[in-house]
Amino acid sequence: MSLIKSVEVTPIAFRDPPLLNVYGIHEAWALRTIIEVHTEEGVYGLGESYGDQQTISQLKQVAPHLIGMDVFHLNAIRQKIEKVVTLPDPKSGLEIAPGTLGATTVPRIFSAYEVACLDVMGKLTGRPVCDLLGGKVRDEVDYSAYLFYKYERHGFTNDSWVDKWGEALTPEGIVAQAKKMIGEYGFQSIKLKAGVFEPLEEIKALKALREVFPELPLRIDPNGGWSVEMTKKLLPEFSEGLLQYLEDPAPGKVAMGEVSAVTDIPLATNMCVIGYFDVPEAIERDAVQVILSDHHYWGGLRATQELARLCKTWNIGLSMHSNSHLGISLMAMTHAAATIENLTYACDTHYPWQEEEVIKGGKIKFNNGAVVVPDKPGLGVELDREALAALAENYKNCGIRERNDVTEMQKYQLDWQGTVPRF
Ligand code: GKR
Ligand code: MG
Repeated sequence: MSLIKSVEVTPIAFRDPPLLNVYGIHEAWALRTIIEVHTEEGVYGLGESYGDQQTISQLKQVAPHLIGMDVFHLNAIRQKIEKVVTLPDPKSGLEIAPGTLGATTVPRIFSAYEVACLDVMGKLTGRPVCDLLGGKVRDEVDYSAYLFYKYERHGFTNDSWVDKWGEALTPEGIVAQAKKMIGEYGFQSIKLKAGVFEPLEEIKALKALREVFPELPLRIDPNGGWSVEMTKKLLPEFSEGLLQYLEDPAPGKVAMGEVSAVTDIPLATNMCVIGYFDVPEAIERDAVQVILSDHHYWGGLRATQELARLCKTWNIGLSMHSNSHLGISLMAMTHAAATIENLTYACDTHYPWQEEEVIKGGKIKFNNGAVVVPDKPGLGVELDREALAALAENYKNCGIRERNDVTEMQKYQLDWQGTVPRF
């Protein structure tokens, strides 16, 4: 038994480059929340989740109800959360970050605490989190180079911070970004965030990547930015195995089903299947052939394993989704992915886009695009309290309380709407 003595929920903000997507552009600061679960014997566990107001208030709302509960009793903790958390409108939240949608409330809030409790359990038992999940089936987890069109710098901030990646607004710019990212991290797969420019222009970038990196699998993700008609028109461009999978070309399960009916290219999603409640219709329509898991909103690391079983049963591929995040999330993703045999695609990660960290030792290292599964007790990372204080200060001062790529883009382009499908 190990009883929860206190819980800390700390919103943080860290620098985020001006990355473009179909909805608009990233703001200068990305928001997250760091969760600490402290037990009576003086051990603490870490979780990391979204930093929108809804998530923060839900995490805080359930915190007092967890005091006195046993960290090993994850099922009871989930039941407690389900009972006490206020359920908002299922559609509230942000489509581009589906984990923030009201529909994912219970799994999202439970996930943050599950990870922290697993971290404690690992520290108490001297075992890495992956061992608590049944043990690893691989020693390292592959991630992909997640490329974005981007401006060189934010146009509407008060300070002079500039990220190290430079501008990428053309196929040449994307190839240069890929070379730099792959040079630094060694990634063995590439994902291009699309929906920004005319599709054929983005496909030019994809083809340019193919020429420079003939061996590396490619994916493209316009976040539902193309209509069904447009997607169908584009399909011949992806012939000769150009794509490993096509991610959320058109918005919603109906549209994805219509595309899927006319192509053999596997369609992937992190937008139209965001919880178990979406699975029956997706299967009925044969709308997706790959689901991007994400423990942050699928209900934690064990729920990710359950999703994997479900995918295997239905012969659906499994990959992993990411939003802007730091090292606690990266370690949680790595432990989960290490235990899932059928997670055969390299996972997404935004990690290279972030310079800051909240864990001791700074940024986690990648070898050939992979993160080694740590064998230290728990997640294998410790909180850097000075860094946490600095990022919490950023949160207080940055003035952003909800991610909003649409209004940020309206600063650059007054008539910007950010509606999908865009093309
Ligand atoms: O950060 O702009 C972004 C991404 O588009 C992100 O919000 C998505 O949720 O990475 C995600 C995706 O794969 O759709
Ligand atoms: Mg996606």
